[in-house]
Amino acid sequence: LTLESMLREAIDNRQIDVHLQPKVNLVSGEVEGAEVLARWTTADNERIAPDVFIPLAEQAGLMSRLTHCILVKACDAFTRISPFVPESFRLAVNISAGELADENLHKSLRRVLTEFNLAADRFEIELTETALIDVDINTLVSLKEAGFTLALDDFGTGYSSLSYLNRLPIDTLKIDRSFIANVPEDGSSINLTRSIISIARDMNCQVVAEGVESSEQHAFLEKENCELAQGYLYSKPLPLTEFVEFVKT
Ligand code: G
Ligand code: G
Ligand code: MN
Ligand code: NA
Repeated sequence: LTLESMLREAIDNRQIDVHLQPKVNLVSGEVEGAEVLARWTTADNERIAPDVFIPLAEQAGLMSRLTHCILVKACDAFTRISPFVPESFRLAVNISAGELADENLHKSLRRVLTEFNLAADRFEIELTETALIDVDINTLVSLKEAGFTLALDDFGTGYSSLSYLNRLPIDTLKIDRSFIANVPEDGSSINLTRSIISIARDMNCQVVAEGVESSEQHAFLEKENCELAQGYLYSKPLPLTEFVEFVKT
């Protein structure tokens, strides 16, 4: 059995799981959101990393089915956690480049939300700069009009110009963890992180720091008025039941 055929079967049987990683408000300490991260454990108990199975799904033409499966799991997760999270809580889903242009994505989003009776404004869509390189702005506008918020993932690692990004209807910038990794020891990482926070302000975007692992990084980001943070310091991505425990306590 090839990995591709195993993946196909796992998608059909809804055996792709989602873990949730909390996004913490640096002022209130509240969990204001979470990122949905796909997880796959094969029948013989082998964990395959998303860095492996997401590109494989893309290559094999399975991406729209995989995303549909992840959306179903994400909506189910939202329904289960909603009693324990604040009104403003949003669940963020990663959408890759190929999919954004695919009309199936929009159908899939509508279908799943209707099925679960959930509003689009409880969801954020995380896009990488690569996904936005040749994007039709109307695609983003229609997602916004549907009620989704849009986040730019791994900000600072791509090649897009700020003037281009500024024309896109982006709500949130996520500071890539490569910048956060060397804060607060490295002067240039400090300056870059500050610059990104200031760019986010100028673009009227909320800002999320990724990959926060230490209390020193946390203190620095709080001092710089970064709004939200995500990383192992608060929690790794958690299975649903553990996430509920995390937000309850
Ligand atoms: O979850 P980390 O734990 O290992 O994720 C590795 C990479 O896989 C990240 O770049 C992440 O954005 C991507 N990834 C994880 N889950 C999903 C998903 O549901 N859809 C897409 N498109 N990418 C995902
Ligand atoms: O590319 P994207 O930002 O979507 O990927 C999120 C990835 O980052 C996931 O693989 C997730 O497991 C990982 N991650 C989350 N928090 C941390 C952290 O604090 N440190 C590191 N090194 N990785 C993290
Ligand atoms: Mn992401
Ligand atoms: Na990222």
